[in-house]
Formats: sequence, C-alpha cells, structure tokens
Amino acid sequence: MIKASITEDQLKDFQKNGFLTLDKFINLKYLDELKHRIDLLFRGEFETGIEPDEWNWKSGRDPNNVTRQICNGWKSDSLIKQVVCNPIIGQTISKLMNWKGARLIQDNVLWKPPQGKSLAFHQDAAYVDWIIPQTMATCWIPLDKTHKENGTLEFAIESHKWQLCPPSDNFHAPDDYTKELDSYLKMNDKHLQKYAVEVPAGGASFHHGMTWHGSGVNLSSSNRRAIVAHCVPSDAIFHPTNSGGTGKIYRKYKMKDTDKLDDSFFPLLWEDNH
Ligand SMILES: O=C(O)CCC(=O)C(=O)O
Repeated sequence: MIKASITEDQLKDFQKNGFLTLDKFINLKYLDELKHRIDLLFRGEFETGIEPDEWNWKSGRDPNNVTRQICNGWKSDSLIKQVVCNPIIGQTISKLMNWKGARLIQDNVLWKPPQGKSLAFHQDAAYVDWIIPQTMATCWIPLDKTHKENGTLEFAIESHKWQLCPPSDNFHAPDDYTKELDSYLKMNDKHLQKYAVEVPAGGASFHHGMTWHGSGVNLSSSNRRAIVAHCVPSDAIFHPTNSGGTGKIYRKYKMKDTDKLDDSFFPLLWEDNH
C-alpha cells in the first residue's frame, strides 16, 4: 500500500529544513476508497462500531466552511488504520528522527472543503507535554493534489531549530492563521521563510515536531483531504503528572501501575530490533 525509501540527501534536507516532501507515497489505487471512508466517518458511520476519539464536524449538523477533523479515525475504520499504522511510516519517521522505533500517538483525518477555513500555525510537540520525551514527528498524506490555492500545508523553513512555544488556543478557523507565529518571530527577531507543500494526490510530507506549520483557506472549488499520522518514539512513556495539550483527552488511556503507552491505544508502527 505504501512505498518509500529515504536517501541520505533527503535525510540531510529534513535535518536542515525540518520537513521533507515526497511526490509518491501511497498506492493511488486506494485513494478513491479512502475518500469514501472519510465521507462515511463524517456521516457518523463507523465500520468497526467504535467512535473516533475526537470528531469536530458532522454532515448536516455543522457549517460547511470549516476544516473538518477527526482524531483517531484508525479506531473506526480498517482502511484508515492500514494507512496510519503502516510500518513504512514508522520506519521512515525513525530514520528521519534517528529513533529506534515509532509509535502512533494520534491520527488526524482532515477535510478542507471549498472555502474551508484555515488552521493556525503551531508546533506539534507543544501538544504532548504529557509524554516523555516531549517530541513528535508527523507524516501528512494528501488525498488530493495540493497547491497554494487549496489551502495546502505550509512550513516555516528551519523553524525546528527554534524554541518550543505553548500550544495555540485558537487552532481551528482563526481569523489570522499566522498570528502566533508572527508574534514569536517579532519577539525573537526571527525571519520567516515559508514553504507550501505542492505534491500530487498520494504524495506525502514529513515534519519534525518542532517545525511551525499551518494552512490557509481553501480558495479553490475542490476538496482538500489529508490523512495524518503523528508519531512519538517507540519507547516514549506517560509523563507522571503533566496533562496539557492533547493530554486532556489522551491521558485517560494510562494504565494502572505503569507509564507505558499501551499498543491498544498507541500502536507500535515499527522498531529496529537489531
Ligand atoms: O492539513 C492541515 O492543514 C494541517 C495538518 C497539520 O497540522 C499536521 O499534519 O500536523
């Protein structure tokens, strides 16, 4: 279903820029079925009978001009699970981040319809203060061709070398999606170079958990959908006390008498056993 092998030059690009894009990642024969599965999820039709952990938009209930998001669609749909739990994602992220292995901490199913609003610039690692070590890496897989006009993902080049800022309070549909990034730049005398991910449907991008990223309004007349795997190191554990960011929701999966992230809730994607 997924093929990728990262060259040494691509690894260097990732280390320098804080992200990497690939034109080909997922076998194109799965794209139509994945779009159908996304449609079913947002209708509240869950193949496995299990609700996703977060679900901010429902067909017929919510306004059309927002970006629709489901978190942990893998629990609800077996095809989404085949994508976000794919060992190739774990292996690629481990190589890029120099980890021994990678575990899924959370997935996102994102659907930005025409006129769909922006998502604020943020750093993913800011949302996992409930994990030790507080780090993350993300694989973003667009199911539609992406370009500036359809509100594609944008990165601040080399921003993974900047400090970690607190999570954004206004992630969904902010009036100004670069507001928090702009105030960070101003306060720290940093210069912004933005990169817009323009890849074919079924391509991918990978970003470091410290890399600032966000996306603008979809000004095109077509949908822009993406499936996202957010990963942590395979041996990451629960922080003993912190529960900020997404910990407000996901800390409930901590088991008694252990700090381990259990595979049932945070699937291990890949680990180097040599
Ligand atoms: O697809 C988007 O617009 C945002 C995705 C994102 O924030 C992420 O993949 O971490």
